[in-house]
Amino acid sequence: MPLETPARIVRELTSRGYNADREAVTLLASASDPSGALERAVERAPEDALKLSVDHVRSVLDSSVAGDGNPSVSTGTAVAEPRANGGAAPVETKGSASTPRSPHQPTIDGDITGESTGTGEYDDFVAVFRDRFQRLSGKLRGRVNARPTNAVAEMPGGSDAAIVGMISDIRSTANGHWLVELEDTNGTFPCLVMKDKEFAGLVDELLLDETVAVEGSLSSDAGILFVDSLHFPDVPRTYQPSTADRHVQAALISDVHVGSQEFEIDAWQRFTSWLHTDEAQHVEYLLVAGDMVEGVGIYPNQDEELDIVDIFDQYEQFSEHLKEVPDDMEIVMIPGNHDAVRLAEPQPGFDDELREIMDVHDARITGNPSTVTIEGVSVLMYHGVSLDEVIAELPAEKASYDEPHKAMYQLLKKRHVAPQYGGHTRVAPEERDYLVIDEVPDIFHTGHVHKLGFGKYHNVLAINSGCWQSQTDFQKSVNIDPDWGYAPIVDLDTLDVTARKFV
Ligand code: D5M
Ligand code: FE
Ligand code: ZN
Repeated sequence: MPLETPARIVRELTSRGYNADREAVTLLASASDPSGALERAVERAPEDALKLSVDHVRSVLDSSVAGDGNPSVSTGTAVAEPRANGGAAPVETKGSASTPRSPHQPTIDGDITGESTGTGEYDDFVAVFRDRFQRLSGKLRGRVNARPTNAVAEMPGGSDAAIVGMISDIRSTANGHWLVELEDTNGTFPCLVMKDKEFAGLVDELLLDETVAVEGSLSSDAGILFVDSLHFPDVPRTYQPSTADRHVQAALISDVHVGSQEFEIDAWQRFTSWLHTDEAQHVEYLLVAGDMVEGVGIYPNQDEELDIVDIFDQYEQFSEHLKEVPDDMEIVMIPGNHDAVRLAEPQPGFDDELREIMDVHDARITGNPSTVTIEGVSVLMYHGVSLDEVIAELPAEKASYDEPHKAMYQLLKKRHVAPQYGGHTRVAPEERDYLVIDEVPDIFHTGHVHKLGFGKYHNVLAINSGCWQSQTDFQKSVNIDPDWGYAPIVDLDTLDVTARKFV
């Protein structure tokens, strides 16, 4: 059976106005004459059917094989277990449109969609930084005996002191030491990290605006703090992630870039076809971490590489490709920097017009970032624009395009998805800082850098999904070699990952 067949069958059925559940498609694909079987199944479908059920397809196939002694249906697929969320459901009728969602539907937290209050005024920036500082400093205060910067300035010279603050400046001194200025709501205070301290290597991990705690002793004039220890909000080393209590899997992808000349449609369709196979029967969730389409006017000269020039047409085409995914999978999507929403983060999850276009298989659309809980496992989904920044600022062994998950570890350690303000990552001021990682997620899912990488940080599974777009001219010019055509599949009961290749 050619691997493309299930996707072709789904496309054919959708073009005729039908949905089909996964087993029905598998059954059709494994028939000796799939297109004939599809014709017969459609012909004999109940008049008001919106969806071809497995029972219907089986009855069509059974009636056609009777007599020729050449069973066209593999028993393996015919006895496939009904999927938890209704794979073998009876034929749906129009009246069933209001059927409640499956018990396995994801829950979503931290979605900015419809909640944006920011006006872009100065006061909003003050508010969002205050909120960020309050929440992140709260994670550090229990660990050090910190005082406000203005109180530290009043302490006698030579005293031991601790400060929790946001980094407002980092400079190296003439002697190779580091001067780190910390800011809290009361002012700023200079802190000196001597180059021979065992933790001095951590200084090259620091980003402006991130929140840290330091302990040390004051100089004799109490004008500077000599740092003895440095603390990050971090994830506890002993963090115990939650796992699913049954064997169920999720496919974590991003950066589809439909509309680009480099969108790798064949790889994508090998992936969507595979989702219809028995091997993928436990893959019940599909998470898409942004850049669904290539967009327009994102980068200079991008239009020279567009296959579809109209943004709405790009989303229409993306939806067609989403229809190839089994309709009983739960889908959750967030936008990325190529998508048609505001660029500044947090990004809301699309307007009504685009939502309508992308309304395929009941897909859930939420903001960037959002925390999605599936089968009890929380997944922090974030597109990942700040990864460019982390990779640019940190030494290669701590963050690089070849090991994008290590850059993700830094975000977990800083408990913020976009710690540095004013660089690549645009931040929209809101009353609350939606970019703070308040609760430790079980899985952290990003994309954007078009490199596949995964690993565990203090037991949290970090996955940067690759992409479905081969190298663009720009990427060639800066030596970005994308990992396209891979789908990391996560076992939600063990948090093990298998990277499946569809190239
Ligand atoms: O980003 C894909 C990756 O390529 C990400 O690491 C940014 C980088 N990239 C791609 N095009 C550009 C331009 N023109 N300038 C800077 N960085 C770029 P994506 O969001 O998919 O384009
Ligand atoms: Fe992308
Ligand atoms: Zn991107």
